[in-house]
Amino acid sequence: GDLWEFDPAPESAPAYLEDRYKLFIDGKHVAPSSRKCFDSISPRDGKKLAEIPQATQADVDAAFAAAKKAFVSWSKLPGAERGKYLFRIARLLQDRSREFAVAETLDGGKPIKESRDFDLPMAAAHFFYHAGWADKLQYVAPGRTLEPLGVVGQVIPWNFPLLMLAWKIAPALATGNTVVIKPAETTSITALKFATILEQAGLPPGVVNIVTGAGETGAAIVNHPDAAKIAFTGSTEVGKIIQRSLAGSGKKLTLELGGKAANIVFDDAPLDQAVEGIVNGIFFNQGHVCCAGSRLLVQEGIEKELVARLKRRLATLRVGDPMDKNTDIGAINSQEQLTRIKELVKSGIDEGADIHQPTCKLPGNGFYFPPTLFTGVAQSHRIAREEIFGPVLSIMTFRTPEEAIEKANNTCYGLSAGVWTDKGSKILKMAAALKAGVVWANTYNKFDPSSPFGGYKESGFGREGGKHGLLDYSSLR
Ligand code: TXE
Repeated sequence: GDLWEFDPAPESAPAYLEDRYKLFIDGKHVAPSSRKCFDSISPRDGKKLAEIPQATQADVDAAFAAAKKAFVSWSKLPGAERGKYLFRIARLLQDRSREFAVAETLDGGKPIKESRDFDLPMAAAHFFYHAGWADKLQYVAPGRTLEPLGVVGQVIPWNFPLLMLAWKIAPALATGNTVVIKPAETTSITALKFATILEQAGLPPGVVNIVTGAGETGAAIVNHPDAAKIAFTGSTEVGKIIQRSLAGSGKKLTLELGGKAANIVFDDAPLDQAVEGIVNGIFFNQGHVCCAGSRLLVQEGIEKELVARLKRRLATLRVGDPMDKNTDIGAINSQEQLTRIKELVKSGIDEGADIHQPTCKLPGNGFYFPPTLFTGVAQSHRIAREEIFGPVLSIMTFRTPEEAIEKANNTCYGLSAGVWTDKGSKILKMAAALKAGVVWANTYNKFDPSSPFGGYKESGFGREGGKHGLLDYSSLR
């Protein structure tokens, strides 16, 4: 696609960052009322990058008050006018994409080639797509009128900080809502920088308010009486807490939670293509992906051949400094996540699966983990059931399509799945039987703003993207 020559220049990169950030409330950059900050650590080297404000209940209240006030005129603005702001935001993200890509990689650890070629273009695409909808809402549900809900509270995770922010903010604004959003505590920088894009776009004060902090700040948003809707992306554990705490509140809720996707390879699959899809499916963004293809189901006859090819491919992956544009697997987002991955990998070994890791030299500082394969995995193993959210693939086998379906669906999650085969009829059969919000065929990790994304079962409910996503930010009259 649209590649620009990229000089990683790590020395100059911090010029893109501030030492200490402020909250963004009612169009102003404000210090938190507590005057307290916490450190944002770069997983690349374990060093402090910047100070992030710790929002208090009073700050969250101020953000909701600003959003409530702004809703009065924002919701009445003609759709075409709202669309103009969204187009401006999209273009500004493109103009400043280098700066944001560097900040995203330094703060979150993902390879710069991914921030540059995926996160930034996709975030801009999400704003462009929703800008186009803002004046065409009458076509979403013909014969009905879409009404905005009011102030929406949004809480997002650390794996795609800016992209998840775009997924949340763009549809909310297109449909005429105003927003209070909180990024994850380990990756707040691009969200706070995004405030400067809103200023450049001339967005009216209070339409988007950005507060930072950990779980308590998220809970203050979720439980705020002025929130008409909560949109959450994060762990299934916290999703359950939120759903319980909102029971009976009348607030609309959408949850995008964990996953344990099956990537299913039949013996008639194009194997070279499948190997690339499997590698992308599990190692993209260090495996910090809710739809990661973390369970590989291989048809028995080709297991040996496919595993041998995967091992050869793993040895060629470059693990290390995410600011190096040749890096394939960057840094694990935080020390906590690294500990969680190590604990689950240990459980795989203890429960009797066979581990394979290529020999690779990891950087001495920072948080890193090598690409890992497990064979001999049983469905009862923790590594086959729990979301690892790291570069770890659990390989199992099947004989018939029916067995593949049964195994793939044998999980509490249902976000995504992959199918690799030469036969179109098999793809259709599998797609109909797999309990997953997205099923990719002979590809993996393909996204488009027009394509609704969301889960079955404990992966959550509600859809983001497409018409469905707009409906989740509206009430129908
Ligand atoms: O997630 P949390 P964590 C999974 C993944 C990972 C595990 C733990 O398996 O290993 O979850 O990650 C905010 N009320 N996923 O602990 O806590 C929090 O501040 C309201 C998968 O980091 O769910 C952050 O902004 N908000 C997932 C956001 O929730 C609360 C992506 C997500 O953090 C809150 C992330 C509360 N009580 C983790 N407690 C995916 N599938 O995409 C925390 N938060």
